Parts: sequence; C-alpha cells; structure tokens
Amino acid sequence: MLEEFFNLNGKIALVTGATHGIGMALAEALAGAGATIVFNDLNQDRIDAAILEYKSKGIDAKGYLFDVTNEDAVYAAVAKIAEEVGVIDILINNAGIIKRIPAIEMSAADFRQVIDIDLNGPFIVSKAVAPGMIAKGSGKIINICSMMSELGRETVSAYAAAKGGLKMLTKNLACEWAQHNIQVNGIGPGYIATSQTAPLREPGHPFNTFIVGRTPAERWGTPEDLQGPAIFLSSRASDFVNGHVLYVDGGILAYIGKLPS
Ligand code: NAP
Ligand code: GCO
Repeated sequence: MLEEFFNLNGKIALVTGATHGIGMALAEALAGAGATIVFNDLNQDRIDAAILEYKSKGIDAKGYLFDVTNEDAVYAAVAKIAEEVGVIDILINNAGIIKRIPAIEMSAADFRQVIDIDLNGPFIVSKAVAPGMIAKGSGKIINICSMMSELGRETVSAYAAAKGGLKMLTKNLACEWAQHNIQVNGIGPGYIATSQTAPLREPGHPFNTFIVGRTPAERWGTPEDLQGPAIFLSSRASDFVNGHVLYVDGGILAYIGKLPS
C-alpha cells in the first residue's frame, strides 16, 4: 500500500536546471522512486558533467540544451524528449536565477530577466508539456517557489515579484488543468545551502547568523530536505492536492522571530 503511493516506476520526469543544486537533488529523489530523469541546462559542458555525476549514482539521466525562456527551443526539446524518451509525466520547474540589487539601482533589463526566467520560463515549459499530460489523462507539475513567494526583503524585488507570481501561476494552472487529472503544486524552500545562496553564507556574512536565528530549526536547509516533498507531490499520494505550495522552510513562515536576548 505505502509503496504504491510513492512509486514513480514508469514515469518520465523533466527537471529544469538540474545540473547541480536543488534541481539535481530533486532529480535524484525522483530517480530513487523509480522515475526516468531528463533535465536541461543552458550550458553543454555542465550538462555533460551532470550526466556523468548522475551515472556515478546509478542514474541514466538524459540532458537537453535549452533555455526555459525560449518558447521555440522549449517546444522543440519537449518533442525531442517525447521521441527519444517518452511523453513527460512529471515536470519540476526548478530553473531560476536571482539578482540581489536595491530596487532603485536595478535596471528594468535586470528586472525583466529575473521575471523572464523565474516566471515566464515555468509558464512556457508548463504550457509545452501540458498537451502530452492531457492526452495521457494525468500529470504532475511542481513549481519551485520561495520564501519570497510570501515575504520581501531588501535587494530581491524582481525575485520576489517572480516567485510571488509563480505561486499564483501555480494556483491558476491548477484550476485550469485539474479537470485533466493534472496536479499543479509548488514547493517553497526556505534558505537552502546551494551555489545560489553561497554569497550569503560566506564566513562572517551577517546574513548567515540572521537566517539561522530566523529559522526555528536553527539551521540552513539542504537540497536533500526537499527530496521527500518532491516525491510526495510527484506521486499518487498527492492526486487530490491542487494549487498548494508546500513550504519546506524549517519553520520560517510560522515564526514571528526570536526575542532579542
Ligand atoms: P542554482 O544553483 O543557481 O541553480 C539554478 C539552475 O537553473 C542552474 O542549473 C542554472 O543553469 C539553471 N538556469 C538558470 N537560468 C536558466 C534558463 N534560462 N534556462 C535553463 N536553465 C536555467 O540555484 P538553486 O539554489 O539550486 O535553486 C534552484 C531553484 O530553487 C531556483 O528556482 C531558486 O529560485 C529556487 N530556490 C532556491 C533557494 C535556495 O535557498 N537555494 C530557496 C528557495 C527557492 P546554469 O548553472 O547553467 O546557470
Ligand atoms: C535571498 C535568498 C533567498 C533564497 C530563497 C529563500 O537572497 O534572500 O537567495 O531568496 O534564495 O528564495 O526561499
């Protein structure tokens, strides 16, 4: 019974931006539950290196070179994946960037680039995989949101706008596609130790102490903390979960903050 709920055998999962970091951890989790993994990146060298890393872990992952913001390239890649591997059952929209610039100093071009990758990208890739899921009569889409889907902070205006929009895109696509037995949900990681947050974790950086104090679990999250939630939202266990953002944040969003000592 339990095994059946979380078994991904026979499922094909596309994880965007999964050459390292959270994306790779999520791909490994889904592979461990039986899924066949395909992933993409912007750089062929990083794709090649990731394929070897997956192989070293016993995962025969296939990598595809495309930019999630390039609609033609996305549709061509989804068609190529269907031809070479099969129709995508599970999509994790993981690819994303952040630019930490005070709003008044941020150019419109920088703002647009973050919105394009972090919000338009998930829309484009979701739209490209949906017809195959509708034809199959089932599908799972997981959008990687953020604490910034709910909270703001200095210097991340574009990222917060994108991730807040991604939360609402998740809810809206859930409403449009639930009738086709496609569940669209989100995972909202807290502060996770990856290359994206490396600047904030440099020795002595005040943010390091701040975020550990702001997290009831009193630690940075790891990509592995997100693996179980990803399997849950990719599996039969979540077939009646729609438009939900599952925050995996060590309690940050539940916390008013520590009393100053
Ligand atoms: P990361 O290490 O920066 O990885 C992001 C990945 O996305 C990279 O592989 C990158 O490829 C890829 N990417 C960027 N732009 C792309 C594009 N236009 N097309 C295709 N791929 C693209 O970040 P991470 O920490 O693993 O984060 C992964 C996701 O989780 C992001 O959406 C991030 O916003 C979100 N998140 C992270 C945290 C955290 O604390 N780390 C918390 C909440 C949410 P290249 O390496 O080739 O640039
Ligand atoms: C930042 C961090 C965060 C994390 C994550 C939190 O500069 O505040 O990069 O944005 O990446 O999104 O959930």
